[in-house]
Amino acid sequence: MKKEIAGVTLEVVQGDIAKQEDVVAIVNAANAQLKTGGGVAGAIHRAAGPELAKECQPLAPIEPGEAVITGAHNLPNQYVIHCLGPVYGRDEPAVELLADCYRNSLQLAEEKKITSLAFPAISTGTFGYPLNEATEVVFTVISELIANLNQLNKIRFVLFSDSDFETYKHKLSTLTY
Ligand code: AR6
Repeated sequence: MKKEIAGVTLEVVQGDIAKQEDVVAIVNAANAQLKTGGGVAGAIHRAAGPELAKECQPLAPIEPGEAVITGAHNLPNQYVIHCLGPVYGRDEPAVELLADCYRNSLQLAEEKKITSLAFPAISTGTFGYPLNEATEVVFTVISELIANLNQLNKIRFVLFSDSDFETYKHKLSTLTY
């Protein structure tokens, strides 16, 4: 589903973050070392090929909430923005650190004049952040910043499971701005 707010199209889709051909950049739910891993990081590194890990190496380690940008190598995009989300129950304040992932990604995208960006649900897999709570954080940040985005005209949220997809769709449909 889609919704346009302040000239920016917000989209919620179900699928694989590594197969978003029509966006300029994708966001990785990375680990601190910016290496391949499970979930999103595994899918992105597998599709990008080993040159991505090589480009990442000098940028690591990163802190929770931080974001860095690289090329996308064999992925169908131009850039990958790598974010380290908080581990739920360990990295505090969790809400702020998760919000920082989204804020810092949007800022990097603006700096690079990126017009379209796809996010996974950062921290909600291995890192254990409850999807409902994470969804609140995501849409709060988007509401705060959307009017200040000058380059981005499309932000897509890519959800893997049926229930995560339904949660995001519901949140977007009820988003008031
Ligand atoms: N496309 C879109 N979403 C996906 C995909 C995919 N290909 N695969 C999983 N998801 P996670 P985190 C969903 O674990 O919690 C890694 O091993 C998944 O269902 O990828 O930030 C890294 O190396 C979940 O809802 O990221 C780190 O060590 C969401 O994406 C650590 O896990 C995020 O799950 C990062 O953990």
